[in-house]
Amino acid sequence: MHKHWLGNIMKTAPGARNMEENMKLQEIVANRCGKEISQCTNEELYYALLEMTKGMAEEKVSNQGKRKLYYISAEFLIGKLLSNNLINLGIYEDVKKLLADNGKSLAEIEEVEPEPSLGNGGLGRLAACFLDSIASLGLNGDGVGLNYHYGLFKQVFKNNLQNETPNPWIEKESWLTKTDVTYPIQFGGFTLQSRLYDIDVIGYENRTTKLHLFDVETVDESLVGEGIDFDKEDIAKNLTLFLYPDDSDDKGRILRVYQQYFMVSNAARLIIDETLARGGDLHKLNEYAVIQINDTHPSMVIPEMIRLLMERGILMDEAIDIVSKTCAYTNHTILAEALEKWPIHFLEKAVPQLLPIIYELNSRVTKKYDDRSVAIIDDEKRVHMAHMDIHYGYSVNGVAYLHTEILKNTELNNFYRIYPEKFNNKTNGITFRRWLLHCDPEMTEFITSLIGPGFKKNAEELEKLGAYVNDEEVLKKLLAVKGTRKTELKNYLVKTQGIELDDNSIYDIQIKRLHEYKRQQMNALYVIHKYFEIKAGKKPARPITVIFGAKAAPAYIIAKDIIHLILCLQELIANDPEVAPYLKVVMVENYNVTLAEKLIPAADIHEQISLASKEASGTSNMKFMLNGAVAIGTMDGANVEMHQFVGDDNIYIFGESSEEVIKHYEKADYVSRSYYENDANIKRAIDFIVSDQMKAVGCAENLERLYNELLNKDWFMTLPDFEEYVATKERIYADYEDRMAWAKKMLVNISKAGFFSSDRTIAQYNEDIWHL
Ligand code: B1N
Repeated sequence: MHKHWLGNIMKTAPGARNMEENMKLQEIVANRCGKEISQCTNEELYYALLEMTKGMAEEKVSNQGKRKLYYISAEFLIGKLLSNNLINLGIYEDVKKLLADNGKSLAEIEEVEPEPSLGNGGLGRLAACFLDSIASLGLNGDGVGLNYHYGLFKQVFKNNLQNETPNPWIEKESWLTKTDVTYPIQFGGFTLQSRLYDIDVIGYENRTTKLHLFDVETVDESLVGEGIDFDKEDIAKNLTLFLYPDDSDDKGRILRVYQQYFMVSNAARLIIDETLARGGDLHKLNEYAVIQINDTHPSMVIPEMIRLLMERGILMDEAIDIVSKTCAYTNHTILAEALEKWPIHFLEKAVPQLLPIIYELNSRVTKKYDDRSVAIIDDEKRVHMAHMDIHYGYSVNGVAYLHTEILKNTELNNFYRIYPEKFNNKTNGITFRRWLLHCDPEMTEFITSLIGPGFKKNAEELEKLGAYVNDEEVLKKLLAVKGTRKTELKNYLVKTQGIELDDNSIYDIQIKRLHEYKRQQMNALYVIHKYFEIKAGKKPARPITVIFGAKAAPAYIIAKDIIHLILCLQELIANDPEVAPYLKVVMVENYNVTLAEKLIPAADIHEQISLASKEASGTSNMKFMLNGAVAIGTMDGANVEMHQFVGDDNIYIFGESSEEVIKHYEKADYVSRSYYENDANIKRAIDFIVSDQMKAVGCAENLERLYNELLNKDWFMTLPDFEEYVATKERIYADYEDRMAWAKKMLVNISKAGFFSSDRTIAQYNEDIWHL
């Protein structure tokens, strides 16, 4: 099905330019700092490398073609760019050596770079992986989003609680390039002038594409008060301050509408201008442009593009037809609260010019379909953004096999019956450049020594590793490389967070946004269970380190209570001399892409334990798999496909199936309290949350709220899966002790990871949806 997707990768001689580039760096350093590399600070060298890399990116040819993709997304979680750009330019090793010859460490220089935090989690990181693959495959496509000054908040722990502070990432010199592109964007009652900033996205040994980030010049960073609190009234001054400001109140929610419209109005104007500049005809816009709507955040691009085409003299019928052939929608979640429905009066206030168009789009739907569930405007006068996308786009895709099946058969079944041909699946992927080549060069080198470098461009060549599954030397080396990464993580966390790890322990890692459906609370309940077992004398064969990394949305109270629970357990267990030698809980502060790059290669076990049916895909599961960690997980999201590839022996599956879970919701038959009352282990673990010991390190109010939530609600059904989770954890820890058998599992996981390359995902988007 996807054998030919490498056809597009251009052949370039790797690393040929080295000497030339080294001279370039020396020259830039001399010009900027007036001294030799060996005399410079890491800061000076970082900015010199930034200048060099930006210059090299500008010299590259950008991808061309008649039809161009615009991937519009409210989030692009690109991570630090220096090392990745050096890798993709093919000069990483040479630069590293030149610096080392001058007594400098590229790793230390990298630490100077601030991480742009323009995303929350998987959805934003996916968009960043996609840009890397689009550039690497030589496709004609750009990303379009917003230039948030602070992005997502920085997480700080205080008294075992999450606090939020601003996370400034834009410096005088950065990857952003200011352009001349600027548009007047009209809102109800006022107009804001935009400004486009670009970031070059360098493909692997190939051409470049661009990430277009729009901003307003009037944004005023001094608006921010305590923490991340700011005045939400003055849109001109706050529009691009933060990514998704707190949407717990109406002021935060309407600001989101302003942000979204600003993003898509700019995008639509850019698309029209670029199409006309290429000699295109707006009547045939769909031959020149395709717009991928990344979740519903950019959905207003549909009425806005219709409006702009009409302003240019195209009649409404035709404008609607053109836009419907240009837009495609990706759904990333079935969680009801994440499916955007904007009250009509928000839109009336913020973007009144869109209302006549939205009314018209809705009335065409209601005339044609006698089914209120597919209307765009519901009886409570709310605009369902996803409904607009499905009626007025030509493609609807989910992000993993199971997710797409649930969309077709359950969540969006009424739409699927109208438009079966629009629905398709595109299982997510990750860029192997960042998630293997960059984050574990030693493993990359080792794999290359076994199967050659072909897998770097054709990920499915990793399958060749299968030939070594009984080769003891290879398996030992795999374990040794993992051991080195574990020690490096230990050193990094001591240095940066003052956290002490035991690198002889099992690293069992769960990193992702904090959400009840992802069930970090179940992992925490296991920790409590293990704590009691150790107290009772049942000591594990080897110490276990349970590592968490997660930010909670500032207004998501229970999620913050779960963080509190984990931090309290961390403190309590560390101070218990009976348990501490065998069990350690660690929650890293401010989990982000940079930390993920250190945690993932060091993981033995990864937790993918969402309530079946709720995690659309997951992408950290793929990153861990590629780095030789073994999953414990439910049959959810892309875990289902991972299981299919590696088989029962190489992934630890447990828990209720998505069908069972969906039935529970339909019948509303789940009562958490009965599990609590009928299972002694569950009762013991839940009661411990509100024990005196916990209250001694934590805050009674938070602990009691969480206790009550689990006992009386537990909306994401932690308790029914708990006993099987515990049993599966015991099995995975026991199996870990057979080191050779474990190394085999690692090898099988790596060898089967090829499918999860975002090069494969993007090739499929192009083949089925974009046709670039
Ligand atoms: O998108 C990822 C998936 O791998 C994850 O399973 C999925 O949870 C994630 C509202 C979202 N879905 N929806 C969001 C993000 C921000 C927001 O304001 C929803 N994120 C996902 C990539 O497909």
